[in-house]
Amino acid sequence: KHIMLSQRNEFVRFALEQGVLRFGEFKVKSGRLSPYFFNAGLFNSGAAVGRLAQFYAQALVSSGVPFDMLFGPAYKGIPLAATTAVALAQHPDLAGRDIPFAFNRKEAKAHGEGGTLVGAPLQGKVIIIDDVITAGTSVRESVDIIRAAGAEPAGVLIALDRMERAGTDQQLSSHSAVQEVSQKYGMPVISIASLADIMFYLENNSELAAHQQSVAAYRQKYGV
Ligand code: OMP
Repeated sequence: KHIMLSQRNEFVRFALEQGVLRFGEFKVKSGRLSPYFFNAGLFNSGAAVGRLAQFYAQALVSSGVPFDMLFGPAYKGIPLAATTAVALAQHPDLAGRDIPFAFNRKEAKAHGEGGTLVGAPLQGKVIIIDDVITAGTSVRESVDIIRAAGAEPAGVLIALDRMERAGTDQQLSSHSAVQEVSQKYGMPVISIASLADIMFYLENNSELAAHQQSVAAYRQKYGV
């Protein structure tokens, strides 16, 4: 429990250091004005993605969710799957298990090896790895690809759970997009950290106190 808490806290610190997590005013995909934004594309150096992959690997191992391989949906999931597979291969709890990974192309190739899948054949329990779930559209596509190959979507592994209610301001859902994904497909969504962890970090770091109110207000309005 303590290890998990410190891992979550460490990840928030790391995302802030890398400029991936920022406070301010951001219009997000849903149209909401968010007091924070998480831009995973800014984990853009070898050291940064290496560390990020260790966080993903640890979150997956700590979750206890059984898995056989990783699937990274194009484009953002591709480096995530590759680097997290490296981190898993080095994870002490996996005792040298070598975890296969695969990803898709956005456009099918008509020549060469053909097809839209690259990497290890999709089989067994497959973990979908992504950065943030907002609407859950990319999860649906991944689930379809995995099932079409005769494999089993076994969970989604994301960096940040924004813990936000799905739907529009006029018709807010009582569930978050993450909860809806997990209910709809009957599989767990594992996150390295969540909005609750960001709040906890803000409450314990006085230099960021200015952002506490706006994040709390946003959570009050849209949070689950
Ligand atoms: P999906 O639509 O579920 O694939 O969500 C991914 C999108 O969420 C990305 O394209 C971003 O534009 C967006 N996003 C973030 O990456 N970080 C955030 O903190 C918030 C959003 C968002 O727009 O909700």
